[in-house]
Amino acid sequence: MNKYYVTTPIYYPSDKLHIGHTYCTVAADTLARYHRLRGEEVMFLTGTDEHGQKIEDKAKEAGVTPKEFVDHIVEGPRGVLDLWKLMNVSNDRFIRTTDGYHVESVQKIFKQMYENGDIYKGTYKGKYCKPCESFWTESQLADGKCPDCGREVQDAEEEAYFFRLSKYADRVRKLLEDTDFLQPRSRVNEMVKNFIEPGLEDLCVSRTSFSWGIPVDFDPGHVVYVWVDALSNYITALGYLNNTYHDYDKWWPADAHIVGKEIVRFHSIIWPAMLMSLNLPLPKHVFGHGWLLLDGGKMSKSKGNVADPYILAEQFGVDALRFFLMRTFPFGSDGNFSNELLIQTINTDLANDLGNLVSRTTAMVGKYFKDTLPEEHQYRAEMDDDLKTLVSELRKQYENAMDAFAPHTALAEIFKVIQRANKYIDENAPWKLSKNPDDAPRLACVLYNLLETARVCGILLTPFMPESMEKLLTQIGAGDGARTWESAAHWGELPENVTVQRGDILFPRIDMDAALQALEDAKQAALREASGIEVEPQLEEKVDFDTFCKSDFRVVKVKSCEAVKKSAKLLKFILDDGTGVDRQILSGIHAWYEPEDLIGKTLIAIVNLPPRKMMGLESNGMLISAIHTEKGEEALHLLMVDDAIPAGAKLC
Ligand code: ME8
Repeated sequence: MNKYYVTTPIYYPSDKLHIGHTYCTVAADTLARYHRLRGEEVMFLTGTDEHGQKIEDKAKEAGVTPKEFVDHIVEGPRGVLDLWKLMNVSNDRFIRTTDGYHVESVQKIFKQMYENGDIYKGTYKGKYCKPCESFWTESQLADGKCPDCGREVQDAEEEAYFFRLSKYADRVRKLLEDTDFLQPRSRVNEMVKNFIEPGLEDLCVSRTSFSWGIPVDFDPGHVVYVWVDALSNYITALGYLNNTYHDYDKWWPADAHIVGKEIVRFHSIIWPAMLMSLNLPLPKHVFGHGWLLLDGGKMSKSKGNVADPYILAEQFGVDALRFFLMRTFPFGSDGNFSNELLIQTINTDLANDLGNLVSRTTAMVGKYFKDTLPEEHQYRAEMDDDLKTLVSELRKQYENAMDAFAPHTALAEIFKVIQRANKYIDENAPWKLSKNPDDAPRLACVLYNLLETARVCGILLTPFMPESMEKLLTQIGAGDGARTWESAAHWGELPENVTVQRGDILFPRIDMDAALQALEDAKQAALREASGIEVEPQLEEKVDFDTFCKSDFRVVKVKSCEAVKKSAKLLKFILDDGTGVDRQILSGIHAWYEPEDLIGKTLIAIVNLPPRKMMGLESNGMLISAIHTEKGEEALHLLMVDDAIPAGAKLC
């Protein structure tokens, strides 16, 4: 049986994952599912890359240990594991670089490279990009900044271990230029021009300035450079130099590492060189995909423009989101993400083209044949051959595209066929055929051809939309034998007298305006939740207008303010309310304001409440504040208005 080992990058759990990360994992998942569909045995690995200074710093900021910090993002609610479960990601293994077996293996890997002379001790002088955790030489900087992310770099100098990357320059260059190891081909030119031609320098592979990493066991104080730690995951997760797993020999070398373009350098230069040093076989392919951009720029938490895959999946459905990601953006290129594009794609491809094909066809089988087609069909070569040929050739084209890491092309081929099938409905006008009982065999043939088309497309779409395609195949009456990879290459696998099972609409049409508004509301709710802010729910009970108008709200100016003796909460205000007579109001807000800070402020008070006594003092009215809770604590803000508004002005 053929085997296929595919990986995603392991994610930095420094922030929540966004739609860009989801893109990469869904692509790898689709590949894994495609190979399983073909009957191959698959190992699909993903995980998290949990060491490094950035995580140490973030944990400190949050007041927790680095392990507590990463545990929360990986295992906590709406964390990495939850997201992959929600997205129906079918990984066979999940590695965390803080797992004991990985730590043990990395220490052994480092030692092996030290003992074979490929790692040596020296002094590191250069530039370091903290967010990317990357070292750069002067010549590699772009306008003095990190060539990957464009941010400022820092001077760095410390005793460190170095990996003899330079020694492997020629072999790596040959690997890149003479084989199809790195794809798409355009990335080869980038790597050779930007990194190999300027001369590969030895790589600094240990740090002493922070401690959140895997210790170099023979030299305490040094921790292993995060990229050596992270890249090793692809073999430690199989049991290389540890006893937790035992299938290194079975799976290595990997068939494909799917990675984003900014980390192609690590996967296509450093990783092969490390493997050469360890004398291990090289992975067969590295594919560097493009970025999903938002408003033309990279998604980042700091820019506040992160698209939340949870919100999108909850609103539009997991399969629709998975499909959109693979259908819209050519896999090797950058693409602009937008909610509008997502909704349009769902409406055009899924609701209109695919959804309609299935619902119209099954509805017609229901209406004209009570769900079961008759055995007798009337084939008409000239009308049917075009569709039949397209469908029969589809699997081959799909396979070529999938094998060339072009899922978007595979989908384009499928949708050409779906569109052709919808045209075939109009050409054959089943509603006209249904009028004449003599046309029943022809009508049966037309509907059968449509069901067959939906069947083949449904099978080939399964890696992209596993749950919905299972429903589709059930609705069109495909038994187990008519759902296989094998059967997708053959026309006529459904029985002539197939019975459909009409069901729910697979992909409901989305109302653009309502969906955009709902997304905005969900985003605001998520922001409030993340910030720990809660506000009281609005009152259901209505107040009639006349009653409301009886409340007299006025602008007031604070003439004096002092704390009430023996009260922890109360402040006593003397206010100018525009009448020429001072007004005294007591307010329990000392927890939030010091009296001297409020003198001279312009506030809002309701002035026609009956007088009330507190701590022996009379209060004539109430100052208006806004309240909410933040991280469980009540917060209060006095309503302050423009000082230009005169005392006594009435609110209406
Ligand atoms: O790089 N569009 O982790 P990471 C497309 N820990 N892909 C994107 C993206 C976007 N907007 N944003 C991020 C790391 N990605 C390392 C990997 S592997 C040994 C170590 C992709 O969490 C990005 O390109 O920063 C990368 O492939 C993946 O998400 C993980 O990024």
